Amino acid sequence: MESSQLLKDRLVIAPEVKEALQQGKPVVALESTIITHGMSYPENIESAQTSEAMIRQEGATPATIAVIGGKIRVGLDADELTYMGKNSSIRKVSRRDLPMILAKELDGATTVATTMIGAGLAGIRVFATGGIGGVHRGASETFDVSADLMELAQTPVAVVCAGAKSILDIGLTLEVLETHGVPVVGYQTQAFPGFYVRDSGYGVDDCVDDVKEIARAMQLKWRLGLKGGMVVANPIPEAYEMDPVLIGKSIDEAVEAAEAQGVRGKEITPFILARLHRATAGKSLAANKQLVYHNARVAARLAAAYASLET
Ligand code: PSU
Ligand code: MN
Repeated sequence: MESSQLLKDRLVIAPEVKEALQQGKPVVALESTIITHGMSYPENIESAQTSEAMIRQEGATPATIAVIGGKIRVGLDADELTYMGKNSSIRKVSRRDLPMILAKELDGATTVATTMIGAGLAGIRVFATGGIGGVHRGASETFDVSADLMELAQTPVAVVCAGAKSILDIGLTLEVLETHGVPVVGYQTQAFPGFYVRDSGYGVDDCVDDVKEIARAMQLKWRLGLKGGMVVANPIPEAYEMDPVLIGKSIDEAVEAAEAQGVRGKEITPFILARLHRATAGKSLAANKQLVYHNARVAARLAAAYASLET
């Protein structure tokens, strides 16, 4: 089969998303691992729907990405979203998993890496999520470095996030991003956000107050032929920020429990998030939702600014 036909066959772009892209209107990609592994049912669906609604409120079109039946779906309808939300057994699919999942015609929840791949193939340049993957604590022993970082090095999508996952080594994550030439831009902040808290203790490369300036940098980067994406770091709104000491302690405990119970690799994040939600009596879940909504809104504004530069 010709490669463009094969791509057509395996990449299904929802009609609404396709139309928006053809007309040069703003589109924002959303990931599906946050639905299957980041939150539990029914909150996961409610949160996914609210993220989409936030993007629409800002005048952009949401495109949640997932693999269903061996096809990369860009833009899910209500039934597909519910299907993802109700099936916690759906596999988390990063770059290395994608070929076999497609070949076996299975379902898969897309991580930041694979959502970027889907967005890139569809021509979507802005993606909103919670936190990116990165370098895990103790990575010098385990080599556990998320494929998200290498994807940011090669796929042209700007990822709006509240920093990296809270359980990571943030300093090392920023070093790897630097090595791979990925710009880390703080949106209205000098501090690299720490997911549940506004400041991780590390800085960003540049602080930008207006999404137009970020859009300009994206355009210049790609017009120069520079590969890869950008990290747009957007801190959790102050009203929802958690107490750094309390959440820090809960995270340390959860990481230790994961180690003690021998939880490894891609199971670590779901294990720790579920534990944190319990340990904080749901506060971490509430914060998680609010930071995702805020990222969705900022991403929609950024997509609009980028669309107006490109048309
Ligand atoms: N951040 C969170 N929760 C998550 C993730 C990130 O707070 O569940 C997911 C994202 O989909 C991210 C993935 O791309 O974890 C990274 O997983 P890994 O470290 O296994 O590459
Ligand atoms: Mn990993």
